[in-house]
This record gives sequence, structure tokens and C-alpha cells, in this order.
Amino acid sequence: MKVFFSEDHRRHFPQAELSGGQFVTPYERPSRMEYILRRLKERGLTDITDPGAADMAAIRAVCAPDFLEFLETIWGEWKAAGNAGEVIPYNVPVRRMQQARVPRNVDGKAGYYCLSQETAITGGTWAAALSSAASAQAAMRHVAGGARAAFALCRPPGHHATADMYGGYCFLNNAAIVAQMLRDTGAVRVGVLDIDFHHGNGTQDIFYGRGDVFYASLHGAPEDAYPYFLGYADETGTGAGEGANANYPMPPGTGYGPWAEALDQALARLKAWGAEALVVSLGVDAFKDDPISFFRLDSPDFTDAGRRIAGLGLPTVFCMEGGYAIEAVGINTVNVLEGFQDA
Ligand code: Q9C
Ligand code: ZN
Repeated sequence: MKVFFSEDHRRHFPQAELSGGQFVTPYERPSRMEYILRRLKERGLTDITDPGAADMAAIRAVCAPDFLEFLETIWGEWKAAGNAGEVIPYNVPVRRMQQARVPRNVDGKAGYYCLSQETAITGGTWAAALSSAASAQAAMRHVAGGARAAFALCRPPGHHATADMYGGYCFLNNAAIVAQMLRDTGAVRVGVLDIDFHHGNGTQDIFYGRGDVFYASLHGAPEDAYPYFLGYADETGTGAGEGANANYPMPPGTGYGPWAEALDQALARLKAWGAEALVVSLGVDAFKDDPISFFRLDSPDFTDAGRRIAGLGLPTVFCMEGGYAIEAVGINTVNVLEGFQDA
């Protein structure tokens, strides 16, 4: 399987993540990529290509223009305003507060586009986010050109980002950008399968009212897990999208038995719906030792999951999402790819 990856991910490495009332070194850190690359090479997945520049038109097909301009310019404005640290807004629009008008003030503006304040923006964030989207796009083009599958080793991840908000370590929704590109190049029905531990609120939100992209997600139940405010089983889509959204929230301690049952159900839904191409939001934070998650998957379970996903028989673009047990993140990620390949 071909891999697409850009070293420009390194340009995003904030010092600060708000966690437990303190600033800590972010869980989502550049070394994650080193572990994955090392494992890819160990297992002979050595066909790794730099994606080159991002296709901006295909990003604009999903993201709001003002949000893209915000991501590109906020660092300069933040520094010009005399701020010493990284971009971290201190408030965001919440219940019954104005959500239609964008503030001029830099703190207000950053809060407006933020959905979760653990995620800091630095001088290199925009370039890194673009390079991540570019990897996803190159993987998509490879699959559109006839390959059975490709792996986009994306960093930063994407599935929490909406068309107009960043957060949860995400800035541009790579999986959504790829799904839209697949639609625009001929696939009538595109499935997105999200196996990251966290609910992909961004991907769900982007396609919630649409009947041409089916979003299915396995994740920690919102009562107990980030992003807390979306991801319930009764969120089934709206309007033309009614019936094209399927959530499988699961409680703390969930092991591979029930998780794999949910996976099979999600795959059956995608198949019955008639998906012609598949995007997989490939997070491996469902792993038992993940420091910020609560499922109990073991490394061999990821191989089995890859095998089951291959059973769908669809052209598949894998986009890297989360996974923070960095010693095991390479093994678990590559296990999914190998399970898929060997099926
Ligand atoms: N105290 C992805 O996996 N909450 N994002 C962290 C740490 C945010 C996860 C809490 C988790 C975001 C792509
Ligand atoms: Zn995650």
C-alpha cells in the first residue's frame, strides 16, 4: 500500500495543551509520526511519497472561506497584538451567546473559530495543516486512479474540525475533504468509517444534512468522552441526510468483542446504503494503553479490524487521526493496514 506523508507536519508543535488545569506538552506531538514511520519501514511499507502542495480548491469545497483566512492569518495578528504565547482563546461562544458575527478583536476572533481550547495554534500550524490535507488528497488521487487503497499519514489530524471551527488537535478535516473529492470525481455515494476512539464531530457536522456521504463512527460515549456534546446514537442525520449517519457510542472499559460487533454493524450499514468508496478515519486511540481514552483494544485486534474493513471490498483511503500511546501507535496503525492488505 502506498503511503503519503509530509515532513511539514513538524511545523505544528505547540508547547501548550490545556489539560487538568495546567499546560502540558501536547499528546498530539511530532514523535507520533516517527513511531509510525519506523513501523511502516519495519514491515516493508516503504513506498512513501511527499504529497506536494495542497489542492486549495478541494479544501474550499468543504471549509468556509473566512475560517481558512483565519487559520492563515491568526498567528500574525496574535503576535502583532503583543501576545507572548501561542494562540489560545479564553472564551468561546456558548449557549445563548452571539454566534453570527465575527469579532474584530484577536481574542474574540480566535474564540469564535475555536470549538475546544486544549488546541493551540502556532506560527507553523497553517503550513502543517495544509501539508496534512495534501497527504490526504494525494492518497485520494491514488485511489481514484485505480489503487485498491492508500494510506495518508496525516498530522495534524482532522476529524474534530468542522467547516468553520478547529479543536481536538484538528484544523482541516482531511477525511471530509477526501470524501468530497471522491464525490466530485464520480463516486455517487461515499462512506466514511471513523474508528478513532473519539467521535468525529467535525465530519458528522459537515455531512449531517447530506444524503450522498454516510458517516459511521465507533467511539467513547459522549456522556463520558470528548467531544462530549455530539456522538449519541440518536443522531441519524437530518433532511436529505436522514438515515446517513450512524453512531456507535460505547462505555468505559469496552473491549474488542463489543467493539468488533459495532464495527460489523457499521460496515453492514455502509454496504446496505450502497457506498462506492470508503474513507477511514484511522485513529488507534481505542488501544488499551492510550493515555486519554478508555477502550481496551489490544494490538492484534487492530489487524482483525483491518481485515473486517477490507471485507467491504471498496476502494479505501485511510487518513491518520489520533493515537497517543506513542510506543504502540506505529504497531497498531500498521496492523490495521496489514490486516486490510492480507484479507
Ligand atoms: N486531558 C483526536 O484524537 N481532549 N483528538 C484531551 C486531555 C481532546 C483527541 C484531554 C482530545 C482530542 C484526533
Ligand atoms: Zn481520537
